[in-house]
Amino acid sequence: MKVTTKSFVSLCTAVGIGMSAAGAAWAAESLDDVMKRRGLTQKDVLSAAKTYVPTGKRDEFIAFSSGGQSGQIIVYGVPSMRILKYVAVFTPEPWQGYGFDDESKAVLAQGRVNGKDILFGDTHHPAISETNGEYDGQFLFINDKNNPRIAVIDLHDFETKQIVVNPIMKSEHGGAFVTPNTDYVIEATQYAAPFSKDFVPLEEFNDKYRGAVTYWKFDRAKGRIVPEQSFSVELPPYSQDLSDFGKGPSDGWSFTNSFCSERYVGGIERGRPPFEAGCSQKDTDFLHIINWKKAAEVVAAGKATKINGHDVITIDTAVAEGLLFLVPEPKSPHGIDVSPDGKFLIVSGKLDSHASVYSFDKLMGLINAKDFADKDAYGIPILDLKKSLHTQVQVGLGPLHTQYDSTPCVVYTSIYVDSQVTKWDYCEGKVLDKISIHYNIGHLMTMEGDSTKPAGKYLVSLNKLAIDRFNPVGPLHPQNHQLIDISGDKMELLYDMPLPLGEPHYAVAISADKLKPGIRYKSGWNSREDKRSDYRTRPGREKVEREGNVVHVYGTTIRSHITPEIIEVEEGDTVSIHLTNLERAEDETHGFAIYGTNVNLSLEPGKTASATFTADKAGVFPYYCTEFCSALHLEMQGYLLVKPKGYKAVAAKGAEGTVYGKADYDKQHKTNLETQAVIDSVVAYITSTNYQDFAPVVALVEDATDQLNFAADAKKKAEDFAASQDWQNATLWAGQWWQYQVKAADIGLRAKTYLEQHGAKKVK
Ligand code: RUQ
Ligand code: CUA
Repeated sequence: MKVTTKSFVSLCTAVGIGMSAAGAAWAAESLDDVMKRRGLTQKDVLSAAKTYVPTGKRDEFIAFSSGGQSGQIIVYGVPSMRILKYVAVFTPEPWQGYGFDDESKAVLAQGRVNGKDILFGDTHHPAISETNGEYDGQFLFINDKNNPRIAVIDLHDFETKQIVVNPIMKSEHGGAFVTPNTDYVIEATQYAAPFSKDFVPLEEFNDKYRGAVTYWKFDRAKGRIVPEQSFSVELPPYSQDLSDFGKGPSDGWSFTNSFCSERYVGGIERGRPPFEAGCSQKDTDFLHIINWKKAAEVVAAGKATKINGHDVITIDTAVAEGLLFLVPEPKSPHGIDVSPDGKFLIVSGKLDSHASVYSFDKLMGLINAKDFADKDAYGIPILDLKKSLHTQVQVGLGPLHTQYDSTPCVVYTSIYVDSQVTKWDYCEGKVLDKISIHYNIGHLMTMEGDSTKPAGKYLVSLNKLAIDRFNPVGPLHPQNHQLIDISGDKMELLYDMPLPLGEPHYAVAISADKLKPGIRYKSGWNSREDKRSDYRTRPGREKVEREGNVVHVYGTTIRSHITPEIIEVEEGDTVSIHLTNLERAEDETHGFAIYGTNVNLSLEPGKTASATFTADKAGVFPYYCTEFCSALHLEMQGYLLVKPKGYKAVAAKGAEGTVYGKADYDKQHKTNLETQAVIDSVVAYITSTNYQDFAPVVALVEDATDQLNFAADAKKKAEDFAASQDWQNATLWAGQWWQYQVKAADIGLRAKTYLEQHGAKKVK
């Protein structure tokens, strides 16, 4: 059926639906014209075509990039490189209410270090949870280098759920990486320090300063790390760096490299050459090879030592149990990346031009035969480098990290000093291709590159410098992620994306169809604890309760009002406002902010969030919804009245701003009946189709039904007041009835448009 009535048009206008004409100017310029006008080459246009994602279409992969010092995670699509979200992790983030509502403050509080709030993180390496070595899209982990911490993000809602603080480290780097079934998340020290919190002079560096790797136990069913079941292996103060877990044949082992096995302690002010000189003297450092499965058994057997309440396997125990070994790696190494089949490990030397390919088979052969070349100063067996290597390949100056292609044996290594990516074959030991990047690449990422089944197709180069690539924005430059097409024999640079949010160290990308985030919470949900909130409120049950000088407000939000709209407290009260968003509709988030209080909530559909603060000053504090949620969003407002102590009310009743009579009521009533006719026609259209085959429409219909139920309530109130000739209340409730109708109509029209655009069929 066609809806063409006059009232429909006025309704559309009322709900803000524009009758826009499709872009008629599309064909006015030819592709050639545009290329000439903008100075684009054929290659530019081809690159654009490879990355362009038309309006309404989605990306093939989703990348999770570290947000560096921002303490957040950046989510973007590949190949479009469109940024989708910043996930707040270690840093307060107002839009998401993170660090502003009580629930997320509790998450940030888990990350306190020595009792101090730490409100940023130096995020480095994100890791996606794996099942049988393949990305499963359920969880994301990321580490903080500055304050050794790991955060757990649930990809069901892209929210940070937990932060754990490393109990023995004071600096870290080699995290977060997961075992093939995400039983453990690894974290390795960077700068050595004493395990205790005490002062220990630097002169005791060799004896008292230590590195370690921590294996954080992850409980997938709970979606949380279990600190009591986690443990560490003590390591020498070698400045451990990156880590990776074995997989397939090497499952059960982990690998962590190091860059200062010289154990050099700088001190320019003491007349000593700086760290950089002392840490790069030797030709080799050490790769630590750890049998973590055996280590877990050793802990279970009670052979660990409790340090700061945490199980630590000492170096002596690790050596005695035969679970810790070293193999040299040239020179000031950086990346360590295990091959998808788990048979090889690739390490690059920052100050070398080679990438070294270790054979896991050879390493095991030497370990099983106890064929050790030497021991280090702590008694740890050292394997012979030559006997461990599969091959070494000259890949360029300053190689760092390696990522695996979908084609077996093919890898990509970032070359920092030469600013290149080298594509090479580690089985045959030969270079296949090189591409220049701009400038000074750090990490690089292939699609699903850390899994047992890399997807190939694209590579992103995470560059340390942007220099002149973008319009200048002052001395602090954005970072530059460069997208490279790796689907052919030759790598091709497609796109430069500026990232203005800290220095992203590493990123991981997952096939978009593996992510299945929800669109709403179960009603009254505490999203940070994944349970129904103790403070949830159902519609009509809103209330204010006072316990001593604590005032609990149990309220709700729904288009377009906050209940309560007036909150009255006394100066000095502690106010705890708990709001439940009653919406079930997709993307109907409400915000809640109060003047002068730092209260700022994000209430996604179904969520309950709380804000607790002291009303320490008497006064008038307007509050409102911060998300433009509907046509009447601006009216989504209220007043917090903080009354002076002992305040006596002056007037029982305020004068009405506008007084309404019978004529006003009749006019509104008539409009409402006409509106209802339009709604009925939209409903008739929807129910005449197979709308139940379209999940988004089913959700919209539910939402519209909600609104119509509210409308029926308001209608009854209006008509009751009219019956008793209270025209003021009758008119106002009739207005509210219409507000609900408008919302229902808005939703109904959205559903109708969806059905028309998605080829719904007539069924009756
Ligand atoms: S790092 S640029 Cu902090 Cu992962 Cu290598
Ligand atoms: Cu809710 Cu604006």
